[in-house]
Amino acid sequence: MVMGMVREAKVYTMDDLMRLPAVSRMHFIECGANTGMEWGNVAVPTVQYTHGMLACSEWTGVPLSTLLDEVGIDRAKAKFVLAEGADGASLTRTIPLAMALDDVMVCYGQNGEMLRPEQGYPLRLLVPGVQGVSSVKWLRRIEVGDQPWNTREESLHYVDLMPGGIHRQYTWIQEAKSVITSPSGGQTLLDRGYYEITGLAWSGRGKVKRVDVSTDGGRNWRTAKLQEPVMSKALTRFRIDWSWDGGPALLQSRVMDDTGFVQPTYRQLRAVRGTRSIYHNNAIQTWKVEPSGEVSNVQVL
Ligand SMILES: Nc1nc2c(c(=O)[nH]1)N[C@H]1C(S)=C(S)[C@@H](COP(=O)(O)O)O[C@H]1N2
Ligand SMILES: [Mo]
Repeated sequence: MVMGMVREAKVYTMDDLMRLPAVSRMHFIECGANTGMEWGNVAVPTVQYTHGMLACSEWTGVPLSTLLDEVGIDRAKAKFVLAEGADGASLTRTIPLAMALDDVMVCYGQNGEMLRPEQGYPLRLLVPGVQGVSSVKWLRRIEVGDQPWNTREESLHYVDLMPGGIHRQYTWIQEAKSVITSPSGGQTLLDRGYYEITGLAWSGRGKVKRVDVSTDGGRNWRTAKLQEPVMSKALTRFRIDWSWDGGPALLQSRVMDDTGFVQPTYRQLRAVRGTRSIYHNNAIQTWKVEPSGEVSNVQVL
Protein backbone atom coordinates (compact mmCIF):
# COMPACT_ATOMS: atom_id res chain seq x y z
CA MET A 1 0.00 0.00 0.00
CA VAL A 2 1.31 3.47 -0.92
CA MET A 3 0.65 6.54 1.19
CA GLY A 4 0.86 9.61 -1.04
CA MET A 5 1.51 12.32 1.50
CA VAL A 6 1.69 16.05 1.58
CA ARG A 7 5.44 15.66 2.11
CA GLU A 8 6.59 12.38 0.59
CA ALA A 9 5.21 8.95 -0.28
CA LYS A 10 5.80 5.95 1.92
CA VAL A 11 5.23 2.32 0.94
CA TYR A 12 3.90 -0.15 3.52
CA THR A 13 4.15 -3.89 2.93
CA MET A 14 1.67 -6.17 4.71
CA ASP A 15 4.53 -7.23 7.01
CA ASP A 16 5.11 -3.57 7.93
CA LEU A 17 1.43 -3.06 8.69
CA MET A 18 1.07 -6.23 10.74
CA ARG A 19 3.98 -5.23 13.02
CA LEU A 20 2.12 -2.06 14.10
CA PRO A 21 -0.14 -1.96 17.18
CA ALA A 22 -3.55 -3.37 16.22
CA VAL A 23 -7.10 -2.84 17.46
CA SER A 24 -10.23 -5.00 17.14
CA ARG A 25 -13.70 -3.45 17.15
CA MET A 26 -17.29 -4.39 16.26
CA HIS A 27 -18.81 -2.19 13.56
CA PHE A 28 -21.62 -2.39 11.04
CA ILE A 29 -21.25 -1.74 7.33
CA GLU A 30 -24.43 -0.50 5.66
CA CYS A 31 -24.57 0.28 1.95
CA GLY A 32 -25.79 3.86 1.43
CA ALA A 33 -28.37 2.39 -0.97
CA ASN A 34 -29.87 0.07 1.65
CA THR A 35 -33.68 0.60 1.58
CA GLY A 36 -33.08 2.75 -1.52
CA MET A 37 -35.85 1.06 -3.54
CA GLU A 38 -38.51 2.31 -1.11
CA TRP A 39 -38.17 6.10 -1.46
CA GLY A 40 -41.33 6.48 -3.53
CA ASN A 41 -43.44 3.54 -2.40
CA VAL A 42 -43.36 -0.10 -1.30
CA ALA A 43 -41.17 -1.92 -3.81
CA VAL A 44 -39.94 -5.23 -2.36
CA PRO A 45 -41.49 -7.92 -0.14
CA THR A 46 -39.05 -9.02 2.59
CA VAL A 47 -36.59 -7.57 5.10
CA GLN A 48 -33.73 -9.16 3.13
CA TYR A 49 -34.65 -6.90 0.20
CA THR A 50 -35.58 -3.79 2.19
CA HIS A 51 -32.70 -3.82 4.72
CA GLY A 52 -30.34 -6.64 3.67
CA MET A 53 -27.35 -4.57 2.52
CA LEU A 54 -26.10 -4.52 6.08
CA ALA A 55 -23.76 -6.57 8.27
CA CYS A 56 -21.79 -6.30 11.48
CA SER A 57 -18.36 -7.83 12.11
CA GLU A 58 -15.36 -7.70 14.39
CA TRP A 59 -12.69 -5.83 12.46
CA THR A 60 -8.95 -6.02 13.19
CA GLY A 61 -6.29 -3.69 11.87
CA VAL A 62 -4.24 -0.56 12.39
CA PRO A 63 -5.83 2.80 13.16
CA LEU A 64 -5.34 5.06 10.13
CA SER A 65 -4.23 7.77 12.58
CA THR A 66 -1.15 5.63 13.39
CA LEU A 67 -0.09 5.64 9.74
CA LEU A 68 -0.82 9.36 9.32
CA ASP A 69 1.26 10.07 12.43
CA GLU A 70 4.10 7.90 11.18
CA VAL A 71 4.36 9.56 7.78
CA GLY A 72 3.81 13.00 9.28
CA ILE A 73 1.07 14.98 7.59
CA ASP A 74 1.02 18.75 7.33
CA ARG A 75 -1.81 19.54 9.76
CA ALA A 76 -2.11 23.13 8.53
CA LYS A 77 -2.93 22.03 4.96
CA ALA A 78 -4.33 18.51 5.23
CA LYS A 79 -8.13 18.41 5.24
CA PHE A 80 -9.10 15.22 3.39
CA VAL A 81 -7.88 11.69 2.79
CA LEU A 82 -8.35 9.68 -0.42
CA ALA A 83 -8.53 5.87 -0.39
CA GLU A 84 -8.14 3.84 -3.60
CA GLY A 85 -8.95 0.16 -4.22
CA ALA A 86 -7.04 -2.19 -6.50
CA ASP A 87 -10.15 -3.60 -8.21
CA GLY A 88 -11.09 -2.99 -11.85
CA ALA A 89 -13.15 0.02 -10.79
CA SER A 90 -10.24 1.50 -8.76
CA LEU A 91 -12.89 2.62 -6.30
CA THR A 92 -11.74 5.96 -4.87
CA ARG A 93 -13.41 7.79 -2.01
CA THR A 94 -12.72 10.97 -0.06
CA ILE A 95 -12.82 10.98 3.76
CA PRO A 96 -12.57 14.10 5.93
CA LEU A 97 -9.31 14.20 7.91
CA ALA A 98 -11.14 14.54 11.23
CA MET A 99 -12.83 11.21 10.55
CA ALA A 100 -9.57 9.62 9.39
CA LEU A 101 -7.89 10.64 12.64
CA ASP A 102 -10.83 9.44 14.74
CA ASP A 103 -11.85 5.79 14.31
CA VAL A 104 -11.00 4.82 10.72
CA MET A 105 -9.03 1.55 10.50
CA VAL A 106 -6.85 -0.13 7.89
CA CYS A 107 -8.12 -3.70 8.35
CA TYR A 108 -6.63 -7.09 7.54
CA GLY A 109 -8.84 -9.17 9.87
CA GLN A 110 -12.58 -9.83 10.03
CA ASN A 111 -14.23 -12.02 12.67
CA GLY A 112 -10.90 -13.50 13.80
CA GLU A 113 -9.57 -14.54 10.40
CA MET A 114 -7.81 -12.79 7.55
CA LEU A 115 -10.14 -10.80 5.29
CA ARG A 116 -11.79 -13.00 2.68
CA PRO A 117 -11.15 -12.16 -1.01
CA GLU A 118 -14.67 -10.74 -1.44
CA GLN A 119 -14.20 -8.49 1.58
CA GLY A 120 -10.96 -6.95 0.32
CA TYR A 121 -8.05 -9.31 1.06
CA PRO A 122 -5.43 -8.45 2.05
CA LEU A 123 -6.37 -4.95 3.18
CA ARG A 124 -9.47 -2.79 3.42
CA LEU A 125 -10.32 0.57 4.87
CA LEU A 126 -13.08 0.59 7.47
CA VAL A 127 -14.89 3.90 8.04
CA PRO A 128 -17.23 3.21 10.98
CA GLY A 129 -20.71 4.73 10.76
CA VAL A 130 -20.24 5.83 7.16
CA GLN A 131 -21.97 4.42 4.06
CA GLY A 132 -20.35 1.15 2.95
CA VAL A 133 -18.80 2.54 -0.23
CA SER A 134 -16.21 4.43 1.85
CA SER A 135 -14.87 1.15 3.27
CA VAL A 136 -12.60 0.61 0.26
CA LYS A 137 -11.61 -3.02 -0.34
CA TRP A 138 -8.28 -4.19 -1.78
CA LEU A 139 -6.82 -0.93 -0.50
CA ARG A 140 -3.67 0.08 -2.40
CA ARG A 141 -3.23 3.84 -2.00
CA ILE A 142 -3.97 6.59 0.50
CA GLU A 143 -3.40 10.22 -0.28
CA VAL A 144 -3.79 13.39 1.79
CA GLY A 145 -5.07 16.64 0.32
CA ASP A 146 -6.67 20.00 1.05
CA GLN A 147 -9.93 19.44 -0.92
CA PRO A 148 -12.34 16.57 -1.65
CA TRP A 149 -11.41 14.71 -4.87
CA ASN A 150 -14.91 14.63 -6.41
CA THR A 151 -14.30 11.14 -7.81
CA ARG A 152 -16.79 9.26 -9.99
CA GLU A 153 -18.38 7.58 -6.95
CA GLU A 154 -18.78 11.02 -5.34
CA SER A 155 -20.28 12.88 -8.27
CA LEU A 156 -22.18 10.41 -10.53
CA HIS A 157 -23.22 8.11 -7.69
CA TYR A 158 -23.73 8.46 -3.93
CA VAL A 159 -25.31 11.89 -4.27
CA ASP A 160 -28.73 12.66 -2.79
CA LEU A 161 -31.33 14.08 -5.19
CA MET A 162 -33.17 16.66 -3.09
CA PRO A 163 -36.57 18.29 -3.76
CA GLY A 164 -35.99 21.07 -6.29
CA GLY A 165 -33.44 19.07 -8.26
CA ILE A 166 -30.37 19.88 -6.16
CA HIS A 167 -27.78 17.12 -5.78
CA ARG A 168 -26.41 16.89 -2.24
CA GLN A 169 -22.83 15.56 -2.14
CA TYR A 170 -20.68 14.08 0.62
CA THR A 171 -23.39 12.78 2.92
CA TRP A 172 -21.21 10.24 4.65
CA ILE A 173 -22.99 9.24 7.84
CA GLN A 174 -25.57 6.47 8.11
CA GLU A 175 -28.10 8.04 10.49
CA ALA A 176 -29.92 6.04 13.16
CA LYS A 177 -32.14 3.30 11.74
CA SER A 178 -33.93 0.19 12.93
CA VAL A 179 -36.04 -2.61 11.50
CA ILE A 180 -38.09 -5.48 12.89
CA THR A 181 -36.68 -8.72 11.48
CA SER A 182 -39.37 -10.97 12.97
CA PRO A 183 -42.26 -10.98 12.33
CA SER A 184 -41.47 -9.40 8.95
CA GLY A 185 -42.59 -9.42 5.32
CA GLY A 186 -43.11 -12.85 3.80
CA GLN A 187 -43.50 -14.61 7.15
CA THR A 188 -46.79 -16.07 8.43
CA LEU A 189 -48.00 -16.14 12.03
CA LEU A 190 -49.42 -19.61 12.60
CA ASP A 191 -51.73 -18.83 15.53
CA ARG A 192 -52.73 -16.02 17.86
CA GLY A 193 -50.93 -15.70 21.19
CA TYR A 194 -47.32 -15.06 22.21
CA TYR A 195 -44.63 -13.74 19.87
CA GLU A 196 -41.28 -12.13 20.53
CA ILE A 197 -40.93 -9.13 18.25
CA THR A 198 -37.22 -8.70 17.49
CA GLY A 199 -35.06 -6.61 15.20
CA LEU A 200 -31.88 -4.62 14.74
CA ALA A 201 -31.05 -1.00 15.45
CA TRP A 202 -27.91 0.99 14.69
CA SER A 203 -26.52 4.50 14.34
CA GLY A 204 -23.57 5.85 12.39
CA ARG A 205 -23.17 8.52 15.07
CA GLY A 206 -22.74 6.35 18.15
CA LYS A 207 -24.72 4.00 20.37
CA VAL A 208 -28.33 2.97 20.23
CA LYS A 209 -29.98 4.49 23.30
CA ARG A 210 -33.56 3.28 23.03
CA VAL A 211 -35.86 1.39 20.67
CA ASP A 212 -39.63 1.77 20.85
CA VAL A 213 -41.98 -0.69 19.18
CA SER A 214 -45.57 -0.10 18.03
CA THR A 215 -48.07 -2.76 16.97
CA ASP A 216 -50.74 -0.25 15.87
CA GLY A 217 -48.93 1.78 13.22
CA GLY A 218 -47.33 4.33 15.55
CA ARG A 219 -50.24 5.32 17.80
CA ASN A 220 -48.89 3.58 20.91
CA TRP A 221 -45.27 2.73 21.68
CA ARG A 222 -43.54 0.45 24.20
CA THR A 223 -39.80 0.42 24.90
CA ALA A 224 -37.95 -2.75 23.84
CA LYS A 225 -35.11 -4.53 25.66
CA LEU A 226 -31.66 -4.00 24.15
CA GLN A 227 -29.29 -6.95 24.03
CA GLU A 228 -26.00 -6.17 25.77
CA PRO A 229 -23.34 -5.17 25.05
CA VAL A 230 -24.54 -2.10 23.16
CA MET A 231 -21.54 -0.88 21.13
CA SER A 232 -20.92 2.29 19.19
CA LYS A 233 -21.62 2.10 15.43
CA ALA A 234 -22.58 -1.57 15.79
CA LEU A 235 -25.82 -3.50 15.24
CA THR A 236 -27.91 -3.77 18.41
CA ARG A 237 -30.54 -6.50 18.81
CA PHE A 238 -33.84 -5.43 20.41
CA ARG A 239 -36.64 -7.66 21.69
CA ILE A 240 -40.14 -7.14 23.08
CA ASP A 241 -42.99 -9.45 24.09
CA TRP A 242 -46.21 -9.34 22.09
CA SER A 243 -49.49 -11.19 22.31
CA TRP A 244 -51.24 -11.26 18.94
CA ASP A 245 -55.03 -11.08 19.32
CA GLY A 246 -55.60 -12.32 15.78
CA GLY A 247 -56.61 -8.91 14.44
CA PRO A 248 -54.82 -6.72 11.91
CA ALA A 249 -51.62 -5.14 13.25
CA LEU A 250 -49.00 -2.67 11.99
CA LEU A 251 -45.56 -3.44 13.44
CA GLN A 252 -42.99 -0.64 13.65
CA SER A 253 -39.71 0.09 15.45
CA ARG A 254 -38.24 3.52 16.14
CA VAL A 255 -34.67 4.00 17.37
CA MET A 256 -33.16 6.89 19.30
CA ASP A 257 -29.35 7.16 19.42
CA ASP A 258 -27.13 8.70 22.08
CA THR A 259 -27.09 12.06 20.25
CA GLY A 260 -30.89 12.24 20.78
CA PHE A 261 -31.62 11.68 17.06
CA VAL A 262 -34.95 9.89 16.53
CA GLN A 263 -35.60 7.74 13.44
CA PRO A 264 -38.05 9.63 11.17
CA THR A 265 -41.41 8.56 9.76
CA TYR A 266 -41.77 8.51 5.96
CA ARG A 267 -43.71 11.76 6.22
CA GLN A 268 -40.87 13.46 8.12
CA LEU A 269 -38.14 12.07 5.87
CA ARG A 270 -39.91 12.97 2.62
CA ALA A 271 -40.63 16.51 3.88
CA VAL A 272 -36.86 17.10 3.88
CA ARG A 273 -35.56 14.69 1.25
CA GLY A 274 -38.41 14.30 -1.26
CA THR A 275 -39.00 10.91 -2.92
CA ARG A 276 -36.39 10.74 -5.69
CA SER A 277 -33.26 9.79 -3.76
CA ILE A 278 -31.56 6.41 -3.67
CA TYR A 279 -29.32 6.81 -0.65
CA HIS A 280 -29.78 7.22 3.10
CA ASN A 281 -33.38 6.10 3.56
CA ASN A 282 -33.66 5.52 7.32
CA ALA A 283 -37.44 5.86 7.66
CA ILE A 284 -39.49 3.78 10.09
CA GLN A 285 -40.38 0.42 8.47
CA THR A 286 -43.91 -0.99 8.82
CA TRP A 287 -44.93 -4.66 8.54
CA LYS A 288 -48.65 -5.35 8.26
CA VAL A 289 -50.08 -8.46 9.92
CA GLU A 290 -53.35 -9.71 8.37
CA PRO A 291 -55.93 -11.73 10.36
CA SER A 292 -54.77 -14.68 8.19
CA GLY A 293 -51.34 -14.30 9.82
CA GLU A 294 -49.64 -13.18 6.61
CA VAL A 295 -47.08 -10.39 7.06
CA SER A 296 -46.33 -7.88 4.29
CA ASN A 297 -44.40 -4.70 3.59
CA VAL A 298 -46.50 -1.51 3.76
CA GLN A 299 -45.75 2.18 4.25
CA VAL A 300 -47.41 4.20 6.99
CA LEU A 301 -46.84 7.94 6.80
N1 LIG B 1 -12.53 -1.56 -3.91
C1 LIG B 1 -13.87 -1.60 -3.69
N2 LIG B 1 -14.32 -1.46 -2.43
C2 LIG B 1 -15.64 -1.48 -2.17
C3 LIG B 1 -16.58 -1.64 -3.21
C4 LIG B 1 -16.08 -1.77 -4.54
O1 LIG B 1 -16.83 -1.94 -5.53
N3 LIG B 1 -14.71 -1.76 -4.74
N4 LIG B 1 -17.94 -1.60 -2.91
C5 LIG B 1 -18.28 -0.78 -1.73
C6 LIG B 1 -19.68 -0.79 -1.37
S1 LIG B 1 -20.73 0.08 -2.38
C7 LIG B 1 -20.13 -1.37 -0.19
S2 LIG B 1 -21.75 -1.19 0.29
C8 LIG B 1 -19.22 -2.16 0.67
C9 LIG B 1 -19.80 -3.55 0.99
O2 LIG B 1 -18.97 -4.22 1.89
P1 LIG B 1 -19.24 -5.74 2.29
O3 LIG B 1 -19.20 -6.56 1.02
O4 LIG B 1 -18.15 -6.12 3.24
O5 LIG B 1 -20.59 -5.79 2.93
O6 LIG B 1 -17.93 -2.32 0.10
C10 LIG B 1 -17.43 -1.14 -0.51
N5 LIG B 1 -16.05 -1.31 -0.87
MO1 LIG C 1 -22.82 -0.04 -1.59
